[in-house]
Amino acid sequence: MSSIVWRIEHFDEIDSTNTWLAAQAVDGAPEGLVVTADFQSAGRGRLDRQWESPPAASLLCSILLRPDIAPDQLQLAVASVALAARAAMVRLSGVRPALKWPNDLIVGDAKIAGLLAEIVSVDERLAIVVGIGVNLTHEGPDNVHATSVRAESGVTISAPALLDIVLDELEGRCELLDSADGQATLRDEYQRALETLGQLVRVDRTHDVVLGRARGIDQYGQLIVVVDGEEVTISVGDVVHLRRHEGVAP
Ligand code: BT5
Repeated sequence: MSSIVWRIEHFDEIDSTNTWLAAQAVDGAPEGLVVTADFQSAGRGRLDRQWESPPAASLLCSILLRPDIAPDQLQLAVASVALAARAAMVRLSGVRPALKWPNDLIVGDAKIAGLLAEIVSVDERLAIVVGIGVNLTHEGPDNVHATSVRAESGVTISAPALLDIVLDELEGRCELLDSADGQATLRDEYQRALETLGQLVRVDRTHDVVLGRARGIDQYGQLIVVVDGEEVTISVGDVVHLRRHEGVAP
């Protein structure tokens, strides 16, 4: 079992750390390459949305992983990064975010961090670029219900300090990815952290809206929602936890 050698590249300003790292992955960069930036001029969310942060107010980074797992299990690698980020926040600030499917980190119902995973495949060699933005002192764009580590804890942590602990937490989880038992352990940690499970949810998909109760996660990391007794499997969508937002009884 070999541990990952992390190598960190830093930019004061970049378009998007994910875009930069995906290009490096195409050129064959090794697992463990990490890029950080103080500011992104074109930070990206999922589905072509924007990720916004003023300079030096967030951890903005992307991590290159080349896990030796089946392509349909890659979501577990992404979940590992979310869990590592969560554990790092707990260690440095005491803030313990929950996960909202698939990989948002939330405190109450405010978003404190988001993840963007992109698969890069060259000559059947799979790589995954996992980008993460953690609001350290910035509380998100005006029209978004978001929060920051400082707002939640009063603690100001630096991006390099947080990254250091994220990578420390990620290392052991990447080792777990190597075995079936380890994967089961990770899946268990993911499900326990995932506040979405058991909740009444609204899932906004590109062409429709699904209302139901989130029952679980399938083996590919997709969300299973029960709607009128029938299971609907969600691969992409935006989840709203209804109990909190709209006062719906559980
Ligand atoms: C995400 O997308 O949450 C993924 C965010 C990933 C950002 C990192 S930063 C480093 C790396 N390089 C990149 O280019 N990206 C990654 P999504 O679930 O689609 O959420 C995007 C939505 O979150 C936006 O449409 C806004 O509503 C909201 N948002 C934007 N900036 C935010 C912020 N700083 N805090 C909280 N919410 C924000």
